Amino acid sequence: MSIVPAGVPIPVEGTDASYRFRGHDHVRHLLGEVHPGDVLVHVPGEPWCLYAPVPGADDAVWHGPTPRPEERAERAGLTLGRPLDELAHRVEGAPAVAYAGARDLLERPGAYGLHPEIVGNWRIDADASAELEDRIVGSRLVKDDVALDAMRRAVAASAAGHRAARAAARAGRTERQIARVLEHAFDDAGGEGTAYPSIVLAGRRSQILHGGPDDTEMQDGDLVLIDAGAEIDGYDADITRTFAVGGVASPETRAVHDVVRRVQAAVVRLVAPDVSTRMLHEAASRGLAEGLVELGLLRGRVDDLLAADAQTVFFPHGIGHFLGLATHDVGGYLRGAQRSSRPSLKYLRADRTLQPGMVMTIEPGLYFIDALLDDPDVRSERRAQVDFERAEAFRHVGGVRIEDDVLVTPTGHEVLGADLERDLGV
Ligand SMILES: [Mn+2]
Repeated sequence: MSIVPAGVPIPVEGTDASYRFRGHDHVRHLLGEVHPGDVLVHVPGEPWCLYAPVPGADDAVWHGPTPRPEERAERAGLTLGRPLDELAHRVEGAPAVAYAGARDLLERPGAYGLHPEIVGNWRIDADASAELEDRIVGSRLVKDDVALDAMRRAVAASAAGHRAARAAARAGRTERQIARVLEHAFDDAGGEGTAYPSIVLAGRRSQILHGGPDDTEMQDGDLVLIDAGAEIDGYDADITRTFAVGGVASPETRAVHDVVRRVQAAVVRLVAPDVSTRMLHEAASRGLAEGLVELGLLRGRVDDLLAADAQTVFFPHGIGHFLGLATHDVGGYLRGAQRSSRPSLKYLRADRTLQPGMVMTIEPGLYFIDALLDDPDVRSERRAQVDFERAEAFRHVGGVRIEDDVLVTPTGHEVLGADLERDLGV
């Protein structure tokens, strides 16, 4: 028997509220939608069955009408839909269970109306669970037409947001104001909220890889880095652009933006079936290292610098990740594969061979990060490779990242939303 729960809402301690519910993406993938308490069950020889909570009379008063499990199953193309309170009877005494999805059913079976003893008596089959997990991950990783259609719409809505934000960015505006413009435009273009918390950073704050917007005001000549995407039908877009405020930028800002833009375009061109994501990362590292040597920030032979991971002082993350129902989507590493602890590879979120139908982000960047440039250990370890004195002239740049969502096609690749401008705007 296979069991894939969606999860139940997590209560906020000390209040009567719950954290915003996000159902497990496996269930959303299999069902096309996800509600709290959904459990998908499969018994060999029978179709998948959806067990879902049946809304009571009071639920309709507070939350509006909710369809019954039978209607939802039909909508999803399943023949079976049953009330959640019948689940106990179905799974009691199951001989062996292949388990995937939300783990909370094992930890808090009561939340699903199950007596702990029922779950306690299950024998979870590790091999069958791994096989089930791999099968679901495999089908999430290679996008079908429905998934691709949603992702194209998410990218289009995101592009509209990026354009609106760029048009609205000017001296005196705050990061938060621009984030508001961006997200409003997502929804105007059909978006259903953001795929992840929008990153909108101005001036030197653009060095913060996953920073959130605050009340920092933009100045002419500042870079604005926007890493943000809309979500549609659960599918995410993830796009980054970096541009200058007021149509002016320092020579250092122009030079850094130029290198990143060139490298991003070059790596996108390499995306094709049977290409390894590690090779893409290494191509980006090489291109950025060459650029850093040209800028006088790294010293020495590029091969030696790469062997020593010197470029990670300015490029401390991976080239990209798979994209789908999750922003950092599943399947980046094959089962049992170990993540490298090497500085240049430890934040690489996908390390495998590309196949048609996969969608991957390509997002090189260069940053002047105080936490690295001021770190005494980094300074002593890298003193032969990095010209820290020269780096002072670049601190005002902050950081530049350019990111696109790239579909692997049978013959190469397609950049989703290719017409969203990547230039600095000066
Ligand atoms: Mn990304």
